[in-house]
Amino acid sequence: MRHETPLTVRGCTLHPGLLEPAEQAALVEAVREVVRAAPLFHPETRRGQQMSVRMTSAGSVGWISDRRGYRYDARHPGGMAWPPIPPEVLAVWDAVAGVDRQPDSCLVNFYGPEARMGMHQDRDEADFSMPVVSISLGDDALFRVGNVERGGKTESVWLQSGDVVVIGGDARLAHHGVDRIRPGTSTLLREGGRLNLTLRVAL
Ligand SMILES: O=C(O)CCC(=O)C(=O)O
Ligand SMILES: [Mn+2]
Repeated sequence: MRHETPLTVRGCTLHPGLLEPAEQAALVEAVREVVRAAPLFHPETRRGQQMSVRMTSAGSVGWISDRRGYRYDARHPGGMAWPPIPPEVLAVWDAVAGVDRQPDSCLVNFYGPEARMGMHQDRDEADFSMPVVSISLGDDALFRVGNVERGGKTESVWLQSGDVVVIGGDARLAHHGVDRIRPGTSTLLREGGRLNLTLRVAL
């Protein structure tokens, strides 16, 4: 890992280019194995709208959304347990999280060319003193961060493959989202698109 001076984006810590190309490729291989055990699915909202990202998880619990609402669940919608969080992924947490616990959940988001994620808070976890660590792989993404309260000023940054963001401290409950990705900006994923891994202490 290449530790350059981190940047602050409305209280979130951005580690630009933390992951070297070989480390990014190893993470992609590890994610491919997760996806083989627990295939990506299109989550639905409670109102029956399909989210544009596809998701899966690793860890003892995974985040799912369906007609019953959203929650952490011990099982994939297909009924199987989630695979363990790969050690390469845990190493990224250890490098930047700055806490003495390890995550019990790794959400895998896959963004195709049209996918986005609306502004939201990560607030389904039990302990907000634990940060969220977010790893970007593949195409660039326009990441927007606002405030703990809804509305108000926001700041946007283009996240590139290998960047890692820590959402913690006073920014732990800040609203954030992904406005769009820029297709074709990375060759890391053979078929293009963007993978985002978010590590959390959920329980
Ligand atoms: O894709 C990203 O960079 C952010 C993902 C996110 O906010 C989430 O999964 O809660
Ligand atoms: Mn989030």
